[in-house]
Amino acid sequence: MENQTQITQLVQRAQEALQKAENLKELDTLRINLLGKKGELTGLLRGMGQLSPEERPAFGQMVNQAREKIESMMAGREKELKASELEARLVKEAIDVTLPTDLPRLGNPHPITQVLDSVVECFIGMGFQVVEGPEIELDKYNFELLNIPKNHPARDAQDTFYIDENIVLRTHTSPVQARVMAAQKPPIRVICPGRVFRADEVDATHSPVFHQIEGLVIDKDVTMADLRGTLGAFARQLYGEGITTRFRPSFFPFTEPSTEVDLTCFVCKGKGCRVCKGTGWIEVLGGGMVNPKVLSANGIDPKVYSGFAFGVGLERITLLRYGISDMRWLYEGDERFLRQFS
Ligand code: 2NL
Repeated sequence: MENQTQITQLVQRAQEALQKAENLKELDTLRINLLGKKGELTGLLRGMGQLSPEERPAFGQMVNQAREKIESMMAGREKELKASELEARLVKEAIDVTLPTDLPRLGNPHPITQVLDSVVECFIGMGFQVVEGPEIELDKYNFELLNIPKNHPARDAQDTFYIDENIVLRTHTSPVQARVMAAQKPPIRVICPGRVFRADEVDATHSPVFHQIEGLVIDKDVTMADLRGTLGAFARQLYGEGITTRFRPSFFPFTEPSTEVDLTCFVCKGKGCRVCKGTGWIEVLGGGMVNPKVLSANGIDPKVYSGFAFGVGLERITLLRYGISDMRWLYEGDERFLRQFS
């Protein structure tokens, strides 16, 4: 009877201990302590030697029943603990698939594109149309109609790549404007941005491929004062109040009179500094009144109409604006350089 009580108590304690076990590791420890080779149940079996031979079978049966009971309680508890551990992991390791991902790094327009956009925007604001044309151009449009006949010395400075005798890579965007004059009647107000080509060696300030914007205005009574006013507005809009223009006499075959146009140095505001080499001015544009010969050649009567034209190199004003020392950076495609203009 005493033996039976011992066994019943053991089963009872086992049940309580199993309920208290909080994880599988604790459950394993219990398994060893209760059912293991040196465990309590085995200990009871060992004590069987003290029983009389008649008592032994019944005792052995009771111990085995107790083992089965404990094993099944243990299996039940193990199932519970496994379930709750899985539940805890699922909560802890939950992934919210609806969270936004890291955004890919955005690129930015090329610095030349940014300068182009701001120049174009400025002239659109003054009522200009933007027109583009072919980069491979007829000699006629690139030279002849702009008063640069064959063997004219101006062809030297504008040597280019010849496809054949009559087809060239355009040396400026003026041919686009010649095409406009052929296609539409005055009043004409256009700017023509684009890629142009010259037979130049690459260095810090030259490239055989570069970009230009030219402007052309043709109407009745257009004068040099209109050119000054237009370029003055351009200077103020792009570089700020206080920036003015200075016109110096120059020569272009397609304009007469012709002028180099300087802008107040945007760094020192005219006081003189390294960027303007102490002069207070930076040469930025060329322009003039459209040569009457050019008007006539393009079918516009110079007795009725007059016009002005100008051209600006985009690379030059891009280098100036950002303080870039070498033009080649603009063409390298080096991300470390380009990223600085975002
Ligand atoms: C410069 C100077 C200039 C023009 C471009 C032009 C176009 C036509 C008629 C007359 Cl269709 N002129 N364009 C005129 C003067 C100067 O460019 O230094 N560009 C970078």
